[in-house]
Amino acid sequence: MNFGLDAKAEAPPELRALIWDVDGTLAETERDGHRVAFNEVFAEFGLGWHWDVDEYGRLLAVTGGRERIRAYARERGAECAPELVEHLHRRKNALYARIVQRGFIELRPGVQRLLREARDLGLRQAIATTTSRANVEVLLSACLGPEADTLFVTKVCGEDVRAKKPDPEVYRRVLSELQLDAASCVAVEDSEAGLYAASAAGIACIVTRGIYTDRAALARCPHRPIAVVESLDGGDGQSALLVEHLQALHHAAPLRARS
Ligand code: XBP
Ligand code: MG
Repeated sequence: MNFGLDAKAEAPPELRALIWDVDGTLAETERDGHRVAFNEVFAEFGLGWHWDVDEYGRLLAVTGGRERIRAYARERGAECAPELVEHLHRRKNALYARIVQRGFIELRPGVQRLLREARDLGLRQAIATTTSRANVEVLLSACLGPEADTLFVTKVCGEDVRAKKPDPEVYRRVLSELQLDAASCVAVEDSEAGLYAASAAGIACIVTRGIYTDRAALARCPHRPIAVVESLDGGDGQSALLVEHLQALHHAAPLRARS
């Protein structure tokens, strides 16, 4: 038996990339962005629907805006033809873009700092999101301006996959575009669906808890995050998350989380 070789095979790989979720992770886009835009469009179309803050939290269990409209209509026994869903969703995204461009949404604390630190230390960074490329671009341009182009090497969005989170497809696509193994990456997510998607792709995941993070759903998730933080800038007795912490967490991530 060659102990040396076995030890080498077991050695955790170096952290090479950081993969970011968008909604709820980069920014609290849901409550004051998407939700508000959905309600505006429901009013415009005279549907008599309104998603309050708590109701929207419940509805987030369905990932994808179109899918969420469809599920809600079904729940109410309402007719909602596919063309109407398309119209509502397209208009919602136009209204969302306006909200973001007017500066109502900011990056969450610590996001810009960690993005810059990771870039400056040579980590590659990517986006893995359920939302559309247009929504991602509008958010990045409003919150980061041209610097966004220096931060992300690839973005895989809702329209690029057949199955949205919790399906791991979006993460698998990111890995293939980065040409990296799952074991060389860490994902940053805010939801159970995101944690599941990253983990099912074999990627160790950090959860940054936000307004809509469902603690009970996280606890029920069959996959465990390598860390849960209140914010990337610390708080609640935690210190700010630095790349060196990510490297240590990644290094200590259980081998079974890596495939
Ligand atoms: C969150 C989602 C999205 C947004 C709305 O995506 O589930 O559906 O709520 O965006 P993530 P769309 O956390 O993966 O970024 O209306 O474009 O789907
Ligand atoms: Mg999210």
